[in-house]
Amino acid sequence: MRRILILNGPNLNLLGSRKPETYGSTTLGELDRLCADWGAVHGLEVETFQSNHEGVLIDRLHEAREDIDGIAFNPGALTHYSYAVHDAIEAIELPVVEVHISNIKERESWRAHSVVTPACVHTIYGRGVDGYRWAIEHLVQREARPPRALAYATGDSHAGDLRLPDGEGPHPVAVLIHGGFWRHHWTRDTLDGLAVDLAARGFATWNIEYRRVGMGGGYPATLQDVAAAIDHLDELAAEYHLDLQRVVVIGHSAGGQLALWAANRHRLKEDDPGAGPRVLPGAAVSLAGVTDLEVAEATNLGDGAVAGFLGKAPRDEAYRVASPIHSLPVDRPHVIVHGTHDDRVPISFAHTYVEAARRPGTKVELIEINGADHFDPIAPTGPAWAAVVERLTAL
Ligand code: CA2
Repeated sequence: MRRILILNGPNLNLLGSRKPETYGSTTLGELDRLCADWGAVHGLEVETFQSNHEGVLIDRLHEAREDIDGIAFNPGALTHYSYAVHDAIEAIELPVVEVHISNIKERESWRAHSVVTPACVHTIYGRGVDGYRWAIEHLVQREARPPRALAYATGDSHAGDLRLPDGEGPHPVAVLIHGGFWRHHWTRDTLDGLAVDLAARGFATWNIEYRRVGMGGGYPATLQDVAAAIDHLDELAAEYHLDLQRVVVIGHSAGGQLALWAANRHRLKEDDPGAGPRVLPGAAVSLAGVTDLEVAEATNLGDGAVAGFLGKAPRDEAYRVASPIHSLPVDRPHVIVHGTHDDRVPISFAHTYVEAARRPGTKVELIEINGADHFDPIAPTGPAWAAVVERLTAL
C-alpha cells in the first residue's frame, strides 16, 4: 500500500461548523490533516477529496484506479440509497472501507441501513473522526497479510478472519477476541494489527466477530458465539493445518472477559450457555480486560456497559458464569496485561483479579505497563505487546 484516498461525500464539508453533538468539532480541513498524519505513520501518501455531488464522487472513484491502492470513504447520506455509488465501489475493485462518524445504527431508522456495505471490505461507524484512523489501519493490515473471512454460523456477525503464517504447519493458533464494551460499533478490525504480527511470528490467527449488544448479542448470546467460533476451529484444522493442542485465546477489554471465560469454559460446563467445548484453549491473555463484572456494573464502567451486556439475566448466575473473578480458579496458564494509565478499565481490575487468582496450582502472571492507556496493549509496536509476545511461546 503506497497511496490512499480519503473520500467524503455530501455535507461533510460542514464538519465542525454545526451539530457537534453528532459529528464532533473537528473540521474537514483538520480531519484531512489528521488522515495525512495517520497515513504517514505507515509511510503512505494520503490524498483527500470531498464533494456534495454523487456523479463527481463516482468519477473520483473511477479515477482512483489509476494511482490509488485503498480508499476510506464516507458517502454521507448517499450511503442509504445510492446504488450508483455501490456499483462504482464494486466496479473499481480497490479495497474500500466505509466510514461513518456517527453511530448510524442508533439514529433514525433510515440511517441504519447502508446500501454500499456489500461492496466494501469493511464498515466502521460510531467512533467519531477516529474511525478514519481505524479505516487506514485496516487497509494497511489487510494488505500486509490478507485475511480469509470465514463464517462459523449463519448470522451476519458469525464470522472470523483467518490468517495463516508462512510454512507448512501444523500451526499453533491464536484466537483474538476484540473489545468495545460488547457494543456493536466496535468490531474485530481493532485487532488486525495483532493478527498480522502474530501471523508473521508463526501463529495462525482467528480474529472473531460475535453478536454484540443492540444486534442480538449480550448475555448469553455473545458467549454462545465465542464458544461456537472457537469450536469451529475443529472444522478448519485439517484444511489449514492447525494444531489444536496449541491454542491461545487473547482478548482485549470486554474481549479479555470473553477470553478468560473461553479458557475456563470446560469448568463452567453446567452453566455453559454453549453446547460444551470441542476446542479447548491451552492458555489465555487478557489485555486491559474487564475481569470483574460486578465491580464494573457497580461503578458504571463504560457508561452502563455491563448492565447492557447482562440485560435481565439474574446477576448471581451471570456473575458466576461470565465474570472472571467470580469463576476462579482458571486452570489454564494466563497472563493479565494492563496499563497503569488506563482510563476506561482502571488497572485496579488487574490488581484485584490477580490477587484473587493467585493460589497453588494456578499459573497467572500480571504484566503492568507503565504509562500505558487502554489501547496501548493492542498496538503491535508497543511495549505491552512485546511483553506478551515474549511469553507466548512458554504459554
Ligand atoms: O455519520 C456519518 O459520518 C454520516 O455518514 C454523515 C452523513 C449522514 O447523512 C450519514 O447518515 C452518516 C451526513 C453528514 C452531514 O454532516 C454534517 C456535518 C455538520 C453539520 C451538519 C451536517
